[in-house]
Amino acid sequence: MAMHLILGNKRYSSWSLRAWLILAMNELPFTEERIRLYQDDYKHILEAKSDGGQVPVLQDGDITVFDSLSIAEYLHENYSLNYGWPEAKAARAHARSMCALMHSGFAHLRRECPMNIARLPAPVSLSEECLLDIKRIDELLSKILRTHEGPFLYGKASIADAYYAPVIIRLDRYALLGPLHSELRAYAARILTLPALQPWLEAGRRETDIIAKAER
Ligand SMILES: N[C@@H](CCC(=O)N[C@@H](CS)C(=O)NCC(=O)O)C(=O)O
Repeated sequence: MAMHLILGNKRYSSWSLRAWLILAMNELPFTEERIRLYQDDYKHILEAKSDGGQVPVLQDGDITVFDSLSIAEYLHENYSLNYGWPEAKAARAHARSMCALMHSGFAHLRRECPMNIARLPAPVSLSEECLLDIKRIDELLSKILRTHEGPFLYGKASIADAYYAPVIIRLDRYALLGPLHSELRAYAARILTLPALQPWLEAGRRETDIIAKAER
């Protein structure tokens, strides 16, 4: 039986995108169910489907995994992924650290630049704290790209690329890439044109539900 992924709106749900992209990049068969976030009784629907009460949720037979990072670990542990965690021990440890950093950090960027696939690229005013988040992302990702010589963060595509794809989309949609390191800009172009990502971007652009708090 194919796995089943419960997602939020493709236009806005960055955590859903991470789980979806790991599955898509690895060409694992799965069915999708989209929950219209912040509409009607979406919370009741989500609470019934997951102890976490949030998307994404992965159902694999009678196993339910919630939270994007747990889903990444579950997939890596249970499926032989072509694009899972990096193979080399040090790179794998670093990739896991970077994903944990994303998962628990960069709060200012996440708050001030919500992912919005349908947004036309344009700048907004940002706090000093948000600019520091962007600086750290620029420095870290550029250094990783230099160390592993691309084309993806740790050489070959991995879970870390799926994890940072929504960040790249934010940097693009808020017209923030221009002053960043050339390695990061080249990487951003690769991510934004990644074949596995295109169906998500197309679906996100087509969605018409508006979540006011995610629009800037
Ligand atoms: N840390 C969680 C975050 C999940 C999350 O914040 N999901 C959002 C959508 S992107 C959500 O479900 N929002 C609806 C809600 O919290 O009621 C993960 O990695 O999965």
